[in-house]
Amino acid sequence: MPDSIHTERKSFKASFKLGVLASGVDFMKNIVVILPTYNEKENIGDMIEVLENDIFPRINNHEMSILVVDDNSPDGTKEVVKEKMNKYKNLDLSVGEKEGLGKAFNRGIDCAMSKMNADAVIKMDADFQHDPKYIFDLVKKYSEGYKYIIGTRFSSGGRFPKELGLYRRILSKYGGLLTRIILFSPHINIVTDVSSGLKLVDVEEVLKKVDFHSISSGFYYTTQLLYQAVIIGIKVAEIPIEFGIRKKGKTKMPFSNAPGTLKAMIKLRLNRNKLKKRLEELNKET
Ligand SMILES: Nc1nc2c(ncn2[C@@H]2O[C@H](COP(=O)(O)OP(=O)(O)OP(=O)(O)O)[C@@H](O)[C@H]2O)c(=O)[nH]1
Ligand SMILES: [Mg+2]
Repeated sequence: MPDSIHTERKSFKASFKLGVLASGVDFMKNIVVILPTYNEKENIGDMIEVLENDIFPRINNHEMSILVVDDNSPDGTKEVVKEKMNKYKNLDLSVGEKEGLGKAFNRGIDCAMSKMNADAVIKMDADFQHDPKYIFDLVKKYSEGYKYIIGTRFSSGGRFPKELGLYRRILSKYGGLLTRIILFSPHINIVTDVSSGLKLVDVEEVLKKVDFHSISSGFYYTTQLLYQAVIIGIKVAEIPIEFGIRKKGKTKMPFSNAPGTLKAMIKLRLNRNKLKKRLEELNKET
């Protein structure tokens, strides 16, 4: 995008924000797109370009930025990001040790809240399995007032690709159904996709009120965060997404330990009252 257009857009946003503040209703938000990466050198540069040039310019009522959360990928992912940071001022990078996807997301939330003044975070994969166009739908729902929005692969309009194989499909769909029964019954339809990696979460109403540091390192961190949000009374919204296949590079998904995950879900449900009490205490203190 030419610099002049970029400046114009910025000044429009600044005056929009001032106007909104003057009217006493602040609905222009800082939304940080968190992209966790491990060996995504082949995807991350393209993803940043698509977000900056095709997606963000079409969102005029919010301030959009990107945070790449890299775990010191040996393939040099962070070098690609650093180079892009010279070009885009709304792009940031957090580098840390590899402790799993859940911990990387935690680090991203911490950084987005403390350093980037985020009002909301969007968690998205960096490998194009989540089409960046869904950011429009997430942001639209956010503007409608929802505080936790999930990209669902399993409701009408959603899709789980055949290419990922039957085992993974069964695991996601029916493992997800079992999780919903364990965690949310009898209200299992409050959410249709508990393990989706695409979501928007509000900082003030959700992240500051849950104990996200306690969620574990693995891929089911997303279910744990959702469970805490539901416990504090957050109404979850969903947008249908067609989940794709990764554009380039290799999967980092660990071999699934289905019995272990099932056990963890049952433990979560059995400790519901304890967790509820802890979250109530937490919110009394703040
Ligand atoms: N920082 C960080 N990012 C990770 C880690 N594990 C996975 N990721 C990133 O999280 C996203 C999801 O991981 P994927 O490997 O794509 O997992 P998946 O989508 O279930 O598997 P595929 O369908 O094979 O792509 C990608 O952007 C990864 O680079 C990790 O330990 N640390
Ligand atoms: Mg992927």
